Amino acid sequence: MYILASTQASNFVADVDRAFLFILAVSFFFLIALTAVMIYFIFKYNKKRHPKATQIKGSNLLELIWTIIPTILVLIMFYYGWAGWKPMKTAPDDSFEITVIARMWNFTFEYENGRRTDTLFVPKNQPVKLNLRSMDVIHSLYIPSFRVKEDVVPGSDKFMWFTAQNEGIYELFCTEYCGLQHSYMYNWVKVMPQDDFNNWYADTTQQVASAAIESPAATGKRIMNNIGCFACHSVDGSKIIGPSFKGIYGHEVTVKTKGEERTLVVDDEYIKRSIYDPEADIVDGFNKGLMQSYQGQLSDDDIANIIEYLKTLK
Ligand code: HEC
Ligand SMILES: [Cu+2]
Repeated sequence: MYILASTQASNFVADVDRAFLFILAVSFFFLIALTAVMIYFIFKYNKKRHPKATQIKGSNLLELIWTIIPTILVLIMFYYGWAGWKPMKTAPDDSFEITVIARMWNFTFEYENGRRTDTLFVPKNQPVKLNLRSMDVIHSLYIPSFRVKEDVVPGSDKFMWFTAQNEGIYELFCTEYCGLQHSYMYNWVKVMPQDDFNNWYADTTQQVASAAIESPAATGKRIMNNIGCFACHSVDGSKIIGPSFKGIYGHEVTVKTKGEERTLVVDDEYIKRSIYDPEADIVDGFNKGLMQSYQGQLSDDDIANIIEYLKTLK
């Protein structure tokens, strides 16, 4: 029965696969049986063998059989589906909680101690609850190996939970078409033994340490990589969704502010405003409404680092 579930990556694999395989088996059975009967009838009742059509009267027995059997089959499908789905709707109280922030076009995972990553790190054999937040449009978080998937809807508090049962790295992606770079919303879940996970989690010095070793510009670049700025902005002069960052700092830019065109020089303040309030100045030749505000996601320090990085892009 469990061909697909040979590796039970999460606690939901067995139940979901049972429902899936049952439906698949029933579908195959009827596909083959009906095709066989159809072919048989083509031979048996063709014009040569059976020149005169016969009139068939109703049969109560047949009516009963083809009502009762499908009803039972459908009820079994419903039961398996329900039994697999119901437990997904209540996360255990001792779940480890992580906030997922989805935006065009990346996922960010935020831990209670402030760690923020683009790969989802989770401990093995511990229920994990993901609180799903969207900053813009509807996304959907899907981890196929865990058999979990849930829409991420702006303004709505959805969640998903699972217990990862095997160490390893699994795919994770957005499965609700959410715009041009939808396919960029692709990343990994890393399942670690509890001890390794605790070490990783407790190691908040890692960020601080690397930030101290790294130059501010390198930190800025890493932040922008993690949070997905480069999905829309290139550094080589090519135009993607937004303007390229090449040579941006200190150069003149023409923007529309409240509908009025004006020219200004790109400085710290302009960059900060572009990140916190992208609608304030719309760069000439680009559309508004694509870049969302990073207010609350990027601190002033983060932005200072980003500015240092942008300065290096001559
Ligand atoms: C979804 C695509 C998208 C993402 C992601 C995005 N931006 Fe933008 N950005 C745009 C667009 C489109 C514009 C031009 C329209 C405007 O000015 O709002 C823009 C404009 C800007 C500008 C002004 C550029 C100029 O030439 O004057 C800056 C600075 C900027 N973005 C920084 C960032 C940073 C930093 C990030 C990551 C934290 C980011 N953007 C993420 C789409 C995006
Ligand atoms: Cu998406």
